[in-house]
Amino acid sequence: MKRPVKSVVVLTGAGISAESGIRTFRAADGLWEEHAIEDVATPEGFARNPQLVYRFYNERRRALQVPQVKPNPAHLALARFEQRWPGDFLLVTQNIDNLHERAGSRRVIHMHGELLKMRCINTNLVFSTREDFDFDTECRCCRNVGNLRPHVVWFGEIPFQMQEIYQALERCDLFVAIGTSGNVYPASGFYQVARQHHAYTAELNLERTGSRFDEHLIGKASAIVPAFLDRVLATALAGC
Ligand code: BV8
Repeated sequence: MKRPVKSVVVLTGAGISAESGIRTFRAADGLWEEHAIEDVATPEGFARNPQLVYRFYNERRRALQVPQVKPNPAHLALARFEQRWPGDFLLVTQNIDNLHERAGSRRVIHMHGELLKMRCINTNLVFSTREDFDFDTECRCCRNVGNLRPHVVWFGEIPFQMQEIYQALERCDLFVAIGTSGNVYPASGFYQVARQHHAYTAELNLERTGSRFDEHLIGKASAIVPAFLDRVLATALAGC
């Protein structure tokens, strides 16, 4: 670590939820293997074939809610760290699942939205949902059909709460990326913003990605995240 750590930003990607049974994107059996990104995760794909996109998200929403899908030790370690950390802490996730919240994390920014929410394209009002929905589902605001879309950020759309994220990145002393391939911008550039502001950066991932962090820890998130966070906390409490 370059200096005493007071402010921490953690970015998570699909890899942190893999051991909970949620499919990642670029693995051999990944989500993008069955669908082209442009068909299921762009506004143009939604306009072209809304039923395919509704079905893609309805299937993932159902898969998220089966009993065997639950937070794993990496999610739980992050929630515990947030409770015990004496300084500033922000968890930014690219994931649209709710496993961080179910693990007990309280301050979570879902920069790419949430699977268990839908949005009216007419009023921009957001509603929680655990059910399937599609073109024929009436929105609760306009009482019309055809207005509802998944409350997720598609390619070509602007991620949520970017100003708050960049402010936290510019202030942090430690930036940690967990379970992300670093393929999607702007999340893939966060570690560089942190480095430019002299933060120490660490990548915890199953494999080394092309990004240049100060530290690379290779392993499964549930195995390496708890010990890493314990080390960060012990170092800070020892006043190093
Ligand atoms: C934007 C929600 C402007 C939907 C998602 C050309 C070049 C560069 C960039 C672009 C370009 N053309 C266009 C762009 C921009 C584009 C982009 O990056 N495209 C890519 C394809 C090149 N980005 C956008 O359009 C973004 N918007 O740029 O707006 C802007 C910018 C800044 C400020 C204002 C405006 C919007 C992108 C959002 C897209 N929506 N998700 C949905 O989920 O369906 S992206 C989706 O894919 C995820 O959210 C996530 O972000 C991404 C997948 O990445 P990962 O999470 O990393 O998952 P992946 O499978 O790739 O990797 C998993 C990793 O975990 C692996 O490394 C693996 O080894 C590891 N792992 C696996 N198991 C474990 C593990 N690690 C630990 N333990 C394990 N057990």
